[in-house]
Amino acid sequence: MWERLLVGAIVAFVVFKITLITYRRRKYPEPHEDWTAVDLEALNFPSDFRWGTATAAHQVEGHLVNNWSEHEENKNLERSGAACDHWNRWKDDFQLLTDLGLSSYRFSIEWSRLEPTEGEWDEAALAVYSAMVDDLLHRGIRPVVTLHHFSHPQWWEAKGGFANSANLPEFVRYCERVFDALSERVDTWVTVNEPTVFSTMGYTLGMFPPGRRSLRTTIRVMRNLLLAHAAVYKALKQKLPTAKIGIAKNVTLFDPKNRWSPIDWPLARLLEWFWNGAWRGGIQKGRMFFKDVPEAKGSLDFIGLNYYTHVLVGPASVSLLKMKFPKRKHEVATEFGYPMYAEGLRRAVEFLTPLGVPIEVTENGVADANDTLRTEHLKRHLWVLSQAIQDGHDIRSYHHWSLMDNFEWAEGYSMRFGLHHVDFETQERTLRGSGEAYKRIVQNN
Ligand code: IFM
Repeated sequence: MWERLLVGAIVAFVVFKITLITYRRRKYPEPHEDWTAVDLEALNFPSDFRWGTATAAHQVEGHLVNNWSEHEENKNLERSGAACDHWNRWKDDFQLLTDLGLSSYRFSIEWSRLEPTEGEWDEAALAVYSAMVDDLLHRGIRPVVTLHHFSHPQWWEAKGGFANSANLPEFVRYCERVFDALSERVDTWVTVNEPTVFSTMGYTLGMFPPGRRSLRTTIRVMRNLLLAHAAVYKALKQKLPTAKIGIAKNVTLFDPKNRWSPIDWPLARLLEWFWNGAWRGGIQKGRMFFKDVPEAKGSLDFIGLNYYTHVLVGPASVSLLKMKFPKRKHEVATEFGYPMYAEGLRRAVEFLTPLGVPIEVTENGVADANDTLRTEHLKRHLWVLSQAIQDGHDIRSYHHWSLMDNFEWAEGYSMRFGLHHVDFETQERTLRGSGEAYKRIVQNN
């Protein structure tokens, strides 16, 4: 009986796949462009479209003492150390934004700077962030402020950080304090950066702090991050209803590696749901991982999209211990290992569209130390974005990751994502060829 059912299911699956493939006439399950036939110069962006770059405090500021510096020591990783010494050089770095002709800059505030010890606030540090905002506005650049980008104070981590819902009011209090100081001048806020990356890297793969490996805790952290976002959203909107508050969601796509495998396809759908769908559901329906989170429903004024790649899924390519990145034959592997797949940006936009809020591309970029890939990478992604806008998608901005090479978390300084090369000995910044290309695109659009 069971054998018959199994055979029936396999036959039905194969027939379904053949029908789908014949109907779509695709070589692969997911769409791919013939890039040789695409005119990458044919871009068309609205006049009020904002062009920007993005950074995050722990990756650029230098000499921070937080959950990440602790993790670097505990796991004997490369130390972030002085990073880009941006805390001392931010004025010069903002000049780089002006030189590129940009109109938006996304950066994050470091909680551990503002409250290094529980309850003790460093007003001088807050004044520096305030001066940064003034300087950006003076340059005609919109500041987009992220309140949590992977790092927070050690004292908070010691209490369990986002793994313990009792800690969330402290996070909300910190966010309110920053908001009180800056909201007259900053109108666009990102509560949390890449919640799924933070929780899976920290609590499933153990590569980010606190280096745990527990699926149960991962799910708890994901839910708590959603609750934290919702609580911050509510608190800040109460203070200033006109503020625009969103989250930066890393939309990684999961595609079946082998179209004939009855394992790859459901596995890909499962990961897609875990990584992306659970989040969208949380905001759309106020429900995440089979539990109600009513506070989260509708808690968005825009959605930040961080897009990098698609992951080809098969039993051998995904394990809980490490992720491997297979690629299609024609795809180029980036230095990080994952393929360049610009077509996925359109799919990510379409995935977020049902949320019914404008999209800001809060990150997109590539690790490419020799700058051999970045210009093509940039052009393909911007072409895809331009097409999506022309087809009616409400996309307001593009922030390239990153303004300059910086500390790439568990990868240390080995992955260089910058439009500017940074010599970490001298702190000299040099615009790369791809940076010149981005500048030209910004000028022409
Ligand atoms: O450097 C990171 C960033 O902090 C979050 N999004 C992805 C980037 C590149 O890996």
